[in-house]
Order: sequence, then structure tokens, then C-alpha cells
Amino acid sequence: MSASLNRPVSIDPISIDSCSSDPVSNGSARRLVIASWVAVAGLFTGCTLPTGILNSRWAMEDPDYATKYSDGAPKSDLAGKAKQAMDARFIKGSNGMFASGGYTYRPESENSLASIDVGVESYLTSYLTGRVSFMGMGNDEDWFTGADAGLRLQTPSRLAPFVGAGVFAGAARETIDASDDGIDNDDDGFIDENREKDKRFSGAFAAIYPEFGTHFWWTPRIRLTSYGRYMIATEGRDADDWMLGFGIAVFNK
Ligand SMILES: [Ca+2]
Ligand SMILES: [Ca+2]
Repeated sequence: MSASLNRPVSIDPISIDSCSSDPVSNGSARRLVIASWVAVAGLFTGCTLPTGILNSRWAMEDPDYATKYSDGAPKSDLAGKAKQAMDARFIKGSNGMFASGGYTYRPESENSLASIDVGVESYLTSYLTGRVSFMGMGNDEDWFTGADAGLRLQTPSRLAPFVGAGVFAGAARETIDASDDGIDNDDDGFIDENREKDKRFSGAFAAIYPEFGTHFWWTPRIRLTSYGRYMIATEGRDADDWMLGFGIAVFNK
């Protein structure tokens, strides 16, 4: 998949959104993402600081962790202190729900999309998760909706960088440039006038993606995530997107 990242991007005559440099679309997508990030951040303003900031045994509310570190590392044992401050292996076998919001950037277009994703995630082991979700992406002109599924390989630690791969499949309605197809697409009496557009419905839109990111356990049950994905669309490189997102997940055992 990484080879696709370097693939040269060709400009198709029916390049998606090549006609829509509408700053309103960018603005509304951006506002939606900012609003959702502020809402997530707001959840925490009323909460306490991340657990264990003043105590390296950060996850004592988890029974497995508490058993393992019931004695705790002595003050002089810095390596032991660091280990218990980082250890998140107790999460193995946990299931949770997550919500995330993202912002996509399509190199071939000035148009951007906001995305919202709600789903379930399981820790298959302490370092591997699988998840499925419903995802919607859209702006004033285009929308995509469908199911997303993926795997992430992470370090089994409180601050956990990860790499992953996933697939998105669903439907799309896109506004495309129609100024070169010999058709009066908008019935205004002019054929292929400047900036003529057409709507296209893709009943089966799909993308696969590599991704990378970082998790941070705010508490032993609440996890924050930031991620970046390169969405490789079945429709061709013109429809590829970079997606940057932020999410929150709540797990239980
Ligand atoms: Ca026309
Ligand atoms: Ca036309």
C-alpha cells in the first residue's frame, strides 16, 4: 500500500471537484470539525486531570494492574517507576465504543470534507485492536457514507503510537466537473459552459488506507486518539484523500 503514496497523480478530465474551489465548502467542513473537537475537549474541561499524573502507578483502578503493582516500585527504582507508569497491558480483552471526527484533504481538489465515525473496538491482545464503525464524510457538495473496519498495531503502553490498515466501503454522491462532456448537464441552454457541474452517485465507493497515529490513555478506561490516513479510493488517484482525525473511546472489561 505504501507504494501508492508515491504514485504520480494524473489529472483526469472529469476530475472530481476540480470545478469546486468554493471557499464556503471548505469553511463549513472546517467549522464542523472544529466544533466537534471543541465538544470533545469540552468533555474534559469538567473532568479531572489524566489519572496517575502524580503517581506512577496510574491504572490502580484496574484490578489486573492493581494486582501486578500492589507493592509498587521503590522510590530509588527509576526503571521500575517508568515501567509501571507506561504499562497498559491490562487492556487485553477489553471492548469499547469510540467516536471520532476528522478532516480530509484531497490533493487534487481545494474542497475538503468533514468526517464523523462511530463504532466499536476490541483489544484482541494488548497490542492489537480490531474495529468496525459507521462513517460519514461530507461538505456542501459531496457526501460519502458507509462502513469502516480496520486493525491497529500499537505499543501496549499508556502513550501508544500505532500503525494500522483499514477499508471503507459505502456510497458517494459527488459534484464533478462537466464542462467537457458535450452535454448541457444543468439544463441552462448552454453546453459545456465554463464551470458546468454534474452530480454523480457512486453506489459502491470503496477505499483502503494505511494509517498511523497515537493513543493516550486519559484514564485506564478512556482513550484519546489522533490519527492520519491516506485513503486510496477505488475510483482512482484523483479521489484519494488525506484524512486527519481525533477520537475518544471508552472501554470496559
Ligand atoms: Ca449548461
Ligand atoms: Ca457539460
